[in-house]
Amino acid sequence: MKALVTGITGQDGSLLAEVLLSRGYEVHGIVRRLSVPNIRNLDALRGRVVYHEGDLIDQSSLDTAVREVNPDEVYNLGAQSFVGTSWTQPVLTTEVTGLGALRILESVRRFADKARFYQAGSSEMFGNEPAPQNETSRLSPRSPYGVAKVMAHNFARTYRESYGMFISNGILFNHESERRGEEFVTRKVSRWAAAFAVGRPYTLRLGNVNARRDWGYAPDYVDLMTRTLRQTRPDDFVGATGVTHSVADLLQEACSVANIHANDLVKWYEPNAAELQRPAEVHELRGDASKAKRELGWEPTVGFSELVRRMVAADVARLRAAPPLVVRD
Ligand code: NDP
Ligand code: GDR
Repeated sequence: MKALVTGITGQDGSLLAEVLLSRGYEVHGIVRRLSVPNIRNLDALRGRVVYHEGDLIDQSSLDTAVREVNPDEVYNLGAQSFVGTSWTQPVLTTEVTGLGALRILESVRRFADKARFYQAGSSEMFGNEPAPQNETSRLSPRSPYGVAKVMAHNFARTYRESYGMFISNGILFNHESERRGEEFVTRKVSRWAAAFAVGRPYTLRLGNVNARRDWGYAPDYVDLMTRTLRQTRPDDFVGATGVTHSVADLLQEACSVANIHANDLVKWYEPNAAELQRPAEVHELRGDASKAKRELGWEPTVGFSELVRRMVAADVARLRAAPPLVVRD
């Protein structure tokens, strides 16, 4: 079996590459040309993944990759995935996250229409629809990123219905890991807690600490992606733990892992920083993954406390091994 993965250098893409290789797949990834190469997440797989230079903004590079590989499965994980940036770069976000999905769908329709296609959709598409959100909840996005993901989701569904292609949408709630990008709130907090634990404290500034998210462990969600494409017919599935926590809960959990006390917080923590507030916030996400449980036998295996513990532990290990960290708000 041959798989083609966009977004292979990211958190989910690199985890997916590992899983597919372990199952005997030939794994191909589309990677952007960058001035400073960014394949750190794939270091351990050196020589085992075939890279194709390409960009979700560039149709011809996608066409070439799809024709060269002639994949059995395509996972479209590439995106401008940071919600905050989608307000400062809305057009780029729409180009990559929204139209990018259409471009790769078009390449697959024209050159590999028997391939099974996975589109990585997001709980951000629900906006402030009441929790718990599931496959039947209204899509009501509140960020340019959410709008772009709805566009991608709808194109995927439309291509499935128009051309009879095997295209499935995931609707994934927040999932994190030791590889999470550093600007996402879980990793921002885990790095800060780890720095404290190794005796190199700095001030943590956060935005809206009342926002609530359904945080799971990324390897579980990658497992869900592969189960979704193994079905006999294409369909859309929510992936979520069903449990929600606030950003303040996240901070508290990380403090307990790293032994940070209330009097330390007074000195080293600043909540509700004005410039970290989003122009429009999604207040509470809590997913209902009963369809995935029922039809795919999928269950998340790692809960919130264990997730935070793993992320802080990984950052402690990195800091002990590494030069000084660069802090970004
Ligand atoms: P990451 O931000 O870690 O990875 C994004 C990937 O997209 C990177 O490989 C990045 O490449 C690539 N990419 C960015 N721009 C382009 C472009 N113009 N052309 C081609 N590739 C590009 O995201 P995650 O791994 O966390 O998420 C994977 C997918 O799942 C994304 O689509 C995300 O929106 C979606 N998702 C994620 C959730 C989560 O909680 N993690 C939840 C719901 C959906 P580079 O390394 O070059 O920047
Ligand atoms: P999210 O993740 O926007 O849900 O998107 P993020 O970790 O960025 O934010 C989660 C919540 O925390 C609040 N918050 C902060 N967020 C960041 N990044 N930095 C802060 O300092 C901070 N303070 C408070 C945010 O306002 C928000 O409410 C992630 C991405 O992976 C998307 O690609 C994916 O689709 C969704 O999850 C589901």
